[in-house]
Parts: sequence; C-alpha cells; structure tokens
Amino acid sequence: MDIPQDFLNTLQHAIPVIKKHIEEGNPISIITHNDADGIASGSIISKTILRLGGSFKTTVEKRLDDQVLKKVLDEKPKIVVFTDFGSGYLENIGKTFNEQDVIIFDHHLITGEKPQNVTQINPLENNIDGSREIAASGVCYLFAKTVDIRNRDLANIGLIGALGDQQDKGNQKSFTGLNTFIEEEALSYGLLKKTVDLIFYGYETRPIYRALAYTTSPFIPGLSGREDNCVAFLNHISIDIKKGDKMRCLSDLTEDEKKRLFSALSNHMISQGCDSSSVHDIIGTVYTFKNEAPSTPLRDGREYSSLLNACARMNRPSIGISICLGDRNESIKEAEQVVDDYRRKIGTYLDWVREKDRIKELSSIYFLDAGFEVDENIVGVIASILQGQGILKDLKPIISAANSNDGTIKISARGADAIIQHGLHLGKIMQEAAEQHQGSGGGHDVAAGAFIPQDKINEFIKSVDEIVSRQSTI
Ligand SMILES: [Mn+2]
Repeated sequence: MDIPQDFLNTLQHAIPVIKKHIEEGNPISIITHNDADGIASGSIISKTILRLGGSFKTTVEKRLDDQVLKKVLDEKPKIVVFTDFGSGYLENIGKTFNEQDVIIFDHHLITGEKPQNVTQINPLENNIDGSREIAASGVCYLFAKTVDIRNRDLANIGLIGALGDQQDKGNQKSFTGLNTFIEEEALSYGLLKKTVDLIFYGYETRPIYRALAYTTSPFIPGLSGREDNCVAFLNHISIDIKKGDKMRCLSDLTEDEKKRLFSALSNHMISQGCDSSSVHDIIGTVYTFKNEAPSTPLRDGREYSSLLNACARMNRPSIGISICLGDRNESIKEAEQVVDDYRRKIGTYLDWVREKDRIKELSSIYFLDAGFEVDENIVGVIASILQGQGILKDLKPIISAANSNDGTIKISARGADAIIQHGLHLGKIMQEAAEQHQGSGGGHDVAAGAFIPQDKINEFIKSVDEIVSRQSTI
C-alpha cells in the first residue's frame, strides 16, 4: 500500500506554514476534538511542533462553533491548527481567522468552500474514504513523518484514532486502506504485533476474568464491568483463572479452552438478546503495542484508545494528551481511575435504559430520549453499545438525545454497517435535519451527531424519521 501522490502533496503544503511560524517564534494554537482520535491527533501535532523546537497550546473542544472560534481568536494567535474537526466549519473558520494562518487536519465531511488562508488536509479531497480507511490521527501521523522521518515512532498513536473511530472494519476486525500503510510501518519498526484471537483488553497481560470485565466493546451484558460475574462465569465453564500462584492471561489458554470460552460467551450473549454478528465481534485482530510496558493499559491498542476515549468523555482530556506525549507515571494512574469511573457510569446508564422501555420505535428509526438522565458526553457511547449489541432487531438507526447544560440538546446517531448499503448517510441526515431546526449536525455515515435547541427535539426527531424513510431503500 502506497500513499497516493496527490495526498502526499497536500501534506507537504502544510510544512512551510508551520515552520515559518516556528521560526518567527509564534506559539501554535492547536484545537482538537474531544475523543480518542482527537486526543491522539492533537498529541501527534503537539509532539511534531515540540520536536521542531516550537511552542504550542493544545485545547480540546467537544465541538466547533462560533463561541469556540471567538475564544481562540481572543488569545490572538498567529496560527491555528484544527485536528479531527474543522472541515465541516470551513467558512466560519475562514471568516473568524481572516488575518491568521489556519491548518486543518480532518477526515470528516467537507462543507462549504475552503477560504484562501486555510490549508486543509482531508483525505476526502483525494478520494480516500475518511470514514473507514484513515482517521485524523493517521492523517496527523503521515504529516508528522513527512516533516521528519524520526516521527515514525508515533505510528502506533496514528492507529489509535482509527481504533477509536471504529475503523477496524476489515476482515477479522482489521484495518483497510491507508490505515494498513501505517500498520505496515508500525510492524516494520517493531512497534506493533498483530494476532487474531479473542479481543479482550489485556490479551497477554491481564488475568482472564479482568480482561473480560474490562472490555466494553463489545459490551457483554452481565460481564462487562463485573469482575465478580466474570470469575463465576469462568468457574462455571471450568477454566482455571490461576496456574499455581500465577494468574492466567488469555494468551495462556489452550486452544481447547479458548473454544470453550468462545462458545460459552456466544451462548451467554445470545441469551441476553445480542445478535450473532455482535457475538463474532469478540474475535478479531489484536493489536499489541510492543513499545509499551506489558503491565499498562497502553499495551493493547484498543484499550489505549478506549482509555483516551474515557479521558475525553469524563472531561479529563489533558491526562490523555500527557500520556500520548510520553508521560508514563502519574498520568497512567489518574487515567486508570478515570476509566474505572467511566465504566461504572456506563453501567448505570445502561441499567437506566433497560429498566423500562426507554427506546421508542418510530417508522424508520429508534429514538432514546435521555433528557438529563445521561451525560451528554456519554449518550453517544450508550447509543453505540445499544446498536452494537444487536438488541435492536430492526435495521433502523438509533438516535439518542441528551440535554446539555448550555440549553441545547446533544443528538447522537448510530447505525449498523448494513444501513449504508441501503443508501443512508447519517452525517448528511443529521446535517439536513439539524439545519431545518436551527441546529447544526454532521459526521460519518454510520456515526453522526447534532446539536439542536431544546424546544425543537420533537420536530427534529420527526424530520429525521422522515428523511430516513425517504432515503432508505429498505
Ligand atoms: Mn476522528
């Protein structure tokens, strides 16, 4: 796999812009998106600037709006870099920063015309699939390596965003497209190891019962987040959790034991209402980061990515950035605490959803109105879990809504991969429906979001249902 030349050229365009400001001693203002991909992306650019001898300030934001742009402008930067968002907000960015240089590293839908002062690096411009084949962290990594070959040590971080954005949609949960280029590099530099197996976090480092309990994607009802239940579950199928004094890891199991574990898990998941495709999701390509200490949650690529995601959702993104920049002391302990709290919160929310029939089925969508019951930062995660478990039997996207403290409603839309074959693009649908009701929306085909005024929720949902009905060929 090679990088297409035209994409390589756009990466080149951004280099002199950054170097010029570093030479002039201007601090670089980096604004990044509040998720695993955003944190990884912002960190890669920060590290690249640091290594060029420049100074920077990295800020994490949930979304781009005029308020955020104004806040950045008030700090009077000479150059602003947006990572993992920006392409959906080109015109306002151009208007706000008309005297500054702006660089955007993104892989989301591009809306509007690119203003003169903006350098945009978005694989979609080069006909590369930004939903599946490369995330913002990958774009930032390729840029970092174009700046200086020594930045190749960041290859694993370049893949973290792809795992966070669920781009592991190839055979056996593997990467496709440009992500495989980054993967090949990481393998050849000795940073990465690939194995196909049960994908529970801590494949070769954690006691089995803990690996089971720690994994939240797929979310296994009754086992995810419940170490006690996992111990009982393993006992029940006669898999020893210890050998002598030593706790056994998944990699220590015999083939026979692995088969037994897989079939017991399948039966358990089916009995909990999960569908067969979500059962198959527990096997896949395991990405082991060989440059990380075996005892840490950073050793497993998916776990590293979900740790960053937890930091973002729990409003502690700076811990994630410290880790990506190389802090291996305090930050890891803090992050593990954040992950614990996060997992507990998800469990509580899922219990709330299941307590009553909270999910309404409309003609073409499912709708979960969480009000103030679910944190707006986490409502999308809940939608993904509900969608991924296959508990929603129809091939309809799920739209979830949570009230935000700023008077808006945060909307998350998630769909099964199969909906794309039926002609749906949730990002475009969110954009269209939100614009009809004084909100804004966008995103990828199977995962998207929107913000709308609080009094518009019913009309908004009605519009979404109508648009999906109209566009869908189901
Ligand atoms: Mn992303």
